[in-house]
Amino acid sequence: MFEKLVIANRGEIALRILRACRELGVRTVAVHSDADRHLKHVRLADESVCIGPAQANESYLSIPAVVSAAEVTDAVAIHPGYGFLSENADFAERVEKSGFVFVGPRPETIRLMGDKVSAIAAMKAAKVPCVPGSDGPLPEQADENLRIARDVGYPIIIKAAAGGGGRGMRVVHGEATLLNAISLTRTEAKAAFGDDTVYIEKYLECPRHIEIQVLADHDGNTVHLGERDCSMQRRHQKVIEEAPAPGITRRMRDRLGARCVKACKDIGYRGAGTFEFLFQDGEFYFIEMNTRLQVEHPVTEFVTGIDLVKAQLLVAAGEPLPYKQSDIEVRGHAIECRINAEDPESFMPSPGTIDFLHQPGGPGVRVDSHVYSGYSVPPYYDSLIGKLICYGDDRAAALARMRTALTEYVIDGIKTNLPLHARLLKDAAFIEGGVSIHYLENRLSR
Ligand code: MV4
Repeated sequence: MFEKLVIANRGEIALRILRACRELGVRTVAVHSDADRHLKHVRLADESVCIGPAQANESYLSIPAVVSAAEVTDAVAIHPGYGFLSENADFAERVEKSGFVFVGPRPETIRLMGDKVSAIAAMKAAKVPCVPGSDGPLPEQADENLRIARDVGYPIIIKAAAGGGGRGMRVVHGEATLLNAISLTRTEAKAAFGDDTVYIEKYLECPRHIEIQVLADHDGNTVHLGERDCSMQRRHQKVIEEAPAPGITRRMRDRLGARCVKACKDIGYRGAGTFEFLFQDGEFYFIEMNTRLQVEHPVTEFVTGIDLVKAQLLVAAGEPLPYKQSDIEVRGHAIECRINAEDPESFMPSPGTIDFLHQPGGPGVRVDSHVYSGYSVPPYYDSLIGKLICYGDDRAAALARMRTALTEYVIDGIKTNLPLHARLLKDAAFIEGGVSIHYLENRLSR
């Protein structure tokens, strides 16, 4: 196992990585911005290095700053967490060229999946079900594009190849607006990503968002850890996630999971990864692959009993996966509520000092959070201050535990979305299970 590892992130995930390192006997280096001197994991790490000012561009997003921190501390590996540099292929490449281990897939894999057109082509070749569409970048010619869209059938969605996670997309309902929409999306994509490549998919009007977790080692041993349902979202920010997804049978899971495992083998995937699907009318459609650890990984950990961060570190260190597919079982049900420092009505960020904190507990209750009484939530980063994850033998038991845990949770001094979660946990459609990606926004506008 690694002697020493740099945690190239902040907040709850930096603490989560630190805890996994401790269990494996890996020494830790916390890198932090000027605004993050008082983070809990900075205090707990074996060493810490300030890598720049509060603005993420000059600290957590600075490749030279992070790599230098690994150099001066004589670290062996770098864990990028999620967000920031976690899916930056140039970063992964620089890390490896500087002689460190990047905890994640090979840079080429990150690049392949970062370009959504090449990602979809790779998945289609591996027989992963994809959304009907242009099967590649749109050409320049107007008549060609009109024909492609007509063949796919309206409504269609135009997406930027360099986009993802909801950035650079436009829905088109008919021929009259197609060409203008293509040129607008191209212009926006060029400005945002420096790449104006766009493609078309059939627009699915009311899907659920279901994703499959995979794990692969250096020898190609690959397993899937079942699915998560992440449909409860607002403006592409997930609010509640759960595993397994309501109504998804073991047969559906095993079938789709096996397709994902085969795709991983085909592309030589290693590390933890997530296949994102839309699910509508009983069918799954691949949209994107995430080549990092995800915020919502704890629900999968609860139902499979596997520590995903420890597994990431093991396979990055060249160890074989200690389990095969037949060892993996999805048992019980887990739900995660993302706790944000924000106004529960307006969703405006609410940074400031937490002057009183009481976290819930009890059997099947997990709190992944870096905050403490007296901690000041800085205004510079995203507003996630913790995750409350509850497990139960079945979904009803997990929901009941979550309701209890939410009533115990006290965070004073700042606004949080705890009241929103309390309302959603009593919502009839959510309790029923299987709401679409549009449910929360529609409910909030009522
Ligand atoms: C779609 C779609 C409907 N049809 N693609 C948004 C984020 C990015 N990952 C892909 N997204 C979507 N792609 C087709 N062909 C609807 C969305 C979408 C969405 C997807 C997942 C979770 C939340 C979403 C919210 C709005 C739109």
